[in-house]
Order: sequence, then structure tokens, then C-alpha cells
Amino acid sequence: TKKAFIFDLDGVIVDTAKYHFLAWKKLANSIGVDFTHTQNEQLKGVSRVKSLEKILAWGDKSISDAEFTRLMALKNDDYLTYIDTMDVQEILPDVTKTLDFLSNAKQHIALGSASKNARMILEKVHILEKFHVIVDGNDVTKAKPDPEVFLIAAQQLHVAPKDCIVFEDAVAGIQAANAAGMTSIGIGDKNTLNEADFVFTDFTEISAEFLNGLINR
Ligand code: G16
Ligand code: MG
Repeated sequence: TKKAFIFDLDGVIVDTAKYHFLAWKKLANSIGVDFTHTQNEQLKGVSRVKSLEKILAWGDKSISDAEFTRLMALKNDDYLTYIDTMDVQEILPDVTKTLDFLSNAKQHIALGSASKNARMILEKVHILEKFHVIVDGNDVTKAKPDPEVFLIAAQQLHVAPKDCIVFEDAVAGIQAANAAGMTSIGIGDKNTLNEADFVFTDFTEISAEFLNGLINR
């Protein structure tokens, strides 16, 4: 049977974490809160609302709902100025090669991201049309590690979860894929992503033989 390959966006297809870092740091510092790379790591795969809640907790700040909304908008406006500079060169190594291999093998290809800016980013790097289904932060009510985002993708493609393969860089994303009953492939550090069924440093390590093995399983 035809399988569905579901890709996370940030940290798998492109490295937008560096732009989230710049925008969150600027915002945090503007309200007198420190923001480090270590803290940025903890925001990976986490929604925008949850990210600001964490930053406020780290700085021991409490603000009104109106101020919360204002700060969220400020952060996103700043983030979008970075996104605006993105082009095809920002696609991570061998991602396009992998997408094309799967497309030639007539497999389903989907995006499963927490970001509300996912479509715009895919457009910016010119790979939007490679995805048959896009499920992002605008479609979900429960964030990873909840499996919702991946289950919606499977449902839209009419593919059983056991026939879905998820590529993820975040621990919460691997947990979401596992909870969905899908095959999980970690992209990143073996120790950090030890809950995944397979882990690779990046797509240059993923061979055609390995992908064929998943397709023909
Ligand atoms: C991404 C990032 C997170 C970010 C979230 C929401 O998720 O990893 O750091 O906070 O999207 O992004 P936005 O503010 O654009 O809605 P993913 O699932 O693509 O890794
Ligand atoms: Mg990610």
C-alpha cells in the first residue's frame, strides 16, 4: 500500500529556530527578561501562546490579557520580517532530494507543523506544491506531544496511522508520532531523540534503500 510521509517544518525542512530565537529574544529583553539559546531549545515545537507563557514564567512576570495579545503580535511581526528574507537556499540538506524521491515513488507527502506561518514559509522556499496535505497551527487545538496534528494529516490522506511515517526534530513531536501509532524518524541527536523508531543526523544520512524499505513494508 501507498504510505504517507509526514514532515515537521521547523528543524526538519528549514531552520526557523534561529529566527524564532531572534524575535523571542528581542521581545523578552524589551520586557526585562533574559533569553538564552538554552531557553530557545525548550520552545522547539511549542506553540506561540505556550512559548510566551514560558518566557513570562522564566522572568516571573504577570501581565494583562490585552498586553499578552499585544506582545504575541509584536513577536510575530518581528519574526515575519526574518521569514521574508527566506529563499530556497534555506532548505536543509537533501530535503528536496527526499521529497522528490518519495514523489517519484508515488507516495503521499504531508506537512505536520505547530506553526501558523507554515504555508508562507513553504511558499518562500518554493516547495509548497510538493505537499499533498498541509496541517499546521491553524488546524489543531492540541499541541504536540498530542497526536492530533499527525492524525488529521492521516485522515485527510485516507491513510491508516500504521502506514504513516513522521520526520521530527523535537522530542514532543516524536512522542506525538508514537502516540498516533505511526513510525517515528528523529532528525537530530540520537540521545535526545531516543524515543524515535529511527534517528538520523540529517537527510544526507537517509538512503534510497532505507526509504524503499519503509515504502515496501
Ligand atoms: C514551530 C516551532 C516552534 C514555534 C511554533 C509556532 O513548530 O518549532 O518553536 O513556536 O512552530 O510557530 P508560529 O509562531 O509561527 O505559529 P514545528 O512544529 O514546525 O517544529
Ligand atoms: Mg520541529
